Amino acid sequence: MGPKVSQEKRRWPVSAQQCIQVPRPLLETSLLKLSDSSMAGKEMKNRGGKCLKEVHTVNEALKTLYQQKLLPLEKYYDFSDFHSSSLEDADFDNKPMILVLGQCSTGKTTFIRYLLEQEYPGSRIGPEPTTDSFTAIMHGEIEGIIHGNALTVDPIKPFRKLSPFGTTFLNRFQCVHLPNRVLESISIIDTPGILSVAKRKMSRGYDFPAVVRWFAEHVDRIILLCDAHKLEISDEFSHTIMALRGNEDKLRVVLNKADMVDSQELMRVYGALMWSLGKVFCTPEVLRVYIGSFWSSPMRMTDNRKLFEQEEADLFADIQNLPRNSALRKLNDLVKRARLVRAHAYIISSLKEEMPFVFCREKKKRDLIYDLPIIYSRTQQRYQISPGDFPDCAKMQERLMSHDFKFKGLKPKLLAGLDELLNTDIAKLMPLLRQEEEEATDDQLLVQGGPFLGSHSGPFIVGNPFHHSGSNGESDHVSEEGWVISKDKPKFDEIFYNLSPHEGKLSGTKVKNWMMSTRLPSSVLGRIWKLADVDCDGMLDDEEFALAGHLIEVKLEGFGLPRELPAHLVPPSKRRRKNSGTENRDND
Ligand SMILES: [Ca+2]
Repeated sequence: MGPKVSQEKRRWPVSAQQCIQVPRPLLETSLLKLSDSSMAGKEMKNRGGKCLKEVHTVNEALKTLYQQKLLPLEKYYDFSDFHSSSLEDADFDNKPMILVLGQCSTGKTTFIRYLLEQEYPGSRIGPEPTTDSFTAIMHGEIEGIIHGNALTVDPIKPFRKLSPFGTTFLNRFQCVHLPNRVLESISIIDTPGILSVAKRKMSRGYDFPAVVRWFAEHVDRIILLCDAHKLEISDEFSHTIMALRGNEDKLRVVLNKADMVDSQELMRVYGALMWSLGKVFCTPEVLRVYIGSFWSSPMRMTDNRKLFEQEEADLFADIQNLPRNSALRKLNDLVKRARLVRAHAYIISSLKEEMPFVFCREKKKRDLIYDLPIIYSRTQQRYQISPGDFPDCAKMQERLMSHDFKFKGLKPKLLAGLDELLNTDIAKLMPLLRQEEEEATDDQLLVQGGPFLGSHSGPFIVGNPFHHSGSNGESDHVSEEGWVISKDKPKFDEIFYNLSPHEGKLSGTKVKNWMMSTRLPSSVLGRIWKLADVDCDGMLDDEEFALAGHLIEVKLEGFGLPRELPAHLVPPSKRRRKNSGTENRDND
């Protein structure tokens, strides 16, 4: 017997043929198509529109849509038994999250330290699998650690649905709170290092790829770090990237430590990486791979310095924009989920249709599981659903084996609501989404603080050597007591005078050449310059130069840079000048 849903309500804006060709991750494109079709499908208007008019943010709207149109279907067809658990308010309300994945010693923890410019409590760095836990790094006024079991009962955190992964996993899961400007707008998930070939026999005691998949579905960005120096495609690495399937749009691959190999070797490694990614993802060319050296240690080989710096700037811009794109990401994920729910509903109701009421149920169940691929293609044709919306067949067969097959039949009313969500409700949110973006401030749209501060300044603006003329010769030597840099000043003075200062000052260009010799990335040097040029005249005098030298040493020792120059680091002569700063300005 056929379903009772009328053709009208089932209509999907993308024809079946198009669907086969359109790659699934390109949801933004399909969203555009949705808004086109909403014009054509006016007869479907206004049934769910009422609730949407009462909401004021995209987030609230998504929550309402989920609860009213998706959740009932998920419950009705046991969606959580097969795919993922139902969503809660915290899943919609949380800050954008970044999942950082990588083999051991690919520089995961160092990368996070680079983003935060500080260590997080409990992080350890080393070649051995030191980071053996999943750690959610989140903002908090006071530093602290919450352990896994406690996290699964906290309704404010989006981790409650992790409890089915078991105690072994929960013992390896924690949340770290710390006051950090970057964390005010994003959260970061650090993960255990993916095991290398040699360690593959080590068992984790929980389903690592499944946990990775859960996180991949819930985060905004997945950063997969690979080591250019020793790229190794282990079994667990393959399984992990397999688990990311369906979330390719969130994935950014970073080929880290690229400064440790020469250009020729780098090309070889890049090729090998693309080849192995290509085996897993059908469209590896849409994946963005960043090549670079994402840590603030000096570069080993500087041949590709410029490339690395551009890549770093690109990646940071991508991360910085996460808050801006967060609403769109949630919307995309909801669309993705809704399409899976719809496919699931049709599969389950097809199975129900085939099942006999009383006799030979076990045999029929086995037959149906065996025939699942045929049921898939029949359902796709019958309901005009894209094959890309369907869950992985093998996995579905596995889950069906352990199910009692007490399914429910087709419920046209519920499915009509879902179609409405996909066809019109989402499209109606687009103006609100644009409006929200226009009204938001930079602080809300962009990640602030840490390496996201205006880093390219002074002589380190790419391709813009600093030219600043005009100086007021005198450099007043005042008492230097209480300046921590005093003891190192003679060392820096020697370099300073060797660089032949003009009227007691060094120009940006001269200092730049010297600073570049430290091989620190330009973004870091740019910030050091900004901090060191206390009087902002585009030049460094001997004290400012010593300060720059001191900051470089601090950075090379692996510490973060201060956001603003702390009082004790301000050169003594500038302390006075700061007090009478306005007078000086007028004289200039
Ligand atoms: Ca200066």
